[in-house]
Amino acid sequence: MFVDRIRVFAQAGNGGRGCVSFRREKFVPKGGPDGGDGGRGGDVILRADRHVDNLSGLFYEPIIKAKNGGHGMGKKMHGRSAPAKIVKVPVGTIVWPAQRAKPVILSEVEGSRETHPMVTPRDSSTPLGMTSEEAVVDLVRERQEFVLCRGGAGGKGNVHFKSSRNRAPREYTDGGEGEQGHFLLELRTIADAGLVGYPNAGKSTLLRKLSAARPKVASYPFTTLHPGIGVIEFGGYERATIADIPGLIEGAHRGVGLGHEFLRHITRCRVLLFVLDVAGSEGRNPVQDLAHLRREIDLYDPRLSQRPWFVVANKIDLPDAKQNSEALRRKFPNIDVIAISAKFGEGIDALKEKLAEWLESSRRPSSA
Ligand SMILES: Nc1nc2c(ncn2[C@@H]2O[C@H](COP(=O)(O)OP(=O)(O)OP(=O)(O)O)[C@@H](O)[C@H]2O)c(=O)[nH]1
Ligand SMILES: [Mg+2]
Repeated sequence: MFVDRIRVFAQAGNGGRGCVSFRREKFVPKGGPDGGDGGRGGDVILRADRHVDNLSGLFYEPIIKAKNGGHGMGKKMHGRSAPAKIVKVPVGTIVWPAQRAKPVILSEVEGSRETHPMVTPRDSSTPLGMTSEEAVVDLVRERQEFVLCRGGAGGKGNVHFKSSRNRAPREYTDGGEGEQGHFLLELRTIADAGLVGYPNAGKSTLLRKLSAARPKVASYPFTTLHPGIGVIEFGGYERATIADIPGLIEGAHRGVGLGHEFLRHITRCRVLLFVLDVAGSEGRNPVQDLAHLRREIDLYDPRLSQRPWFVVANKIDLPDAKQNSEALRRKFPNIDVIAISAKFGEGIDALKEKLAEWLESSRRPSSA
């Protein structure tokens, strides 16, 4: 199961109550107050972990509760502080206050007011792929931790209330309440490059060739149902991550096919690779395909279409592919078109080189 958006309720533990007790011991009459303090309630902590790839762990347990602190006891014994409840989430998880979980009005662009519950709430003021001020936190680094709800402090026992005038105090305090709240957790995959293309264009085949990732490949559309990530090794310790998302089709902004739902996972990519079937296998025209894909990206968010991109012309092992890629080059003279055959490995090295070069130059501060 793949879950990339989920509402959760989190509740930290309450602090334990302070204790009212008096020292009772043989030969020690009126031993005085000795009620200990309550323990702290447990915190609810989110921890980014690269071994977790989606939020499905929270699907069956959307209520995250930490334990309460123990109550104080006699003989000045403190109650036990409760351990923190640590929830591992994938790197790239953004936490929103839950009000934002409402479905959004779709396609203002087209004037239609239909709503689609699958679509991510999106706010044009939010920098694309970045954390807006409204987000509670954006967990972008491995092992980054965030205290989502803080546990309540322990109460005070009656030893704290003794004074010269009150030598047998019966006062104590209750523990503090743990924080609680509803949140929306949303995963936006973090990768250097993202693959965009029609179903069956060969995106997953390409990811398999470039990395050790093993996404399913098959000759029917929508083989890939959720995003996957692969790591490309360039030699010399250089590496990059690349995200494969489900195929996009015309009308995705209206929820056709798997819709725009998964484009969220490439919003943080620094470069987009448009993978085209240049053989036009299914009676399609690659030039038109590219135009449609660019339009869908633009309808999703104009800022995503301004991201650097280049074209991967796939399936050049098939007839007509070479002349179609020439047509593409003529049509988009300013865009790099790299011809490959993902299935047979032709052109893969050139593509890797191009990608390494691009990522290297974009890392340099001058071009950042
Ligand atoms: N001849 C040839 N076939 C290819 C090439 N690359 C991929 N294919 C075939 O195209 C079909 C679709 O490949 P996938 O990698 O599953 O395509 P995808 O883009 O991931 O498709 P979705 O996950 O459905 O969006 C498979 O049958 C592949 O074997 C290629 O370079 N040449
Ligand atoms: Mg696929």
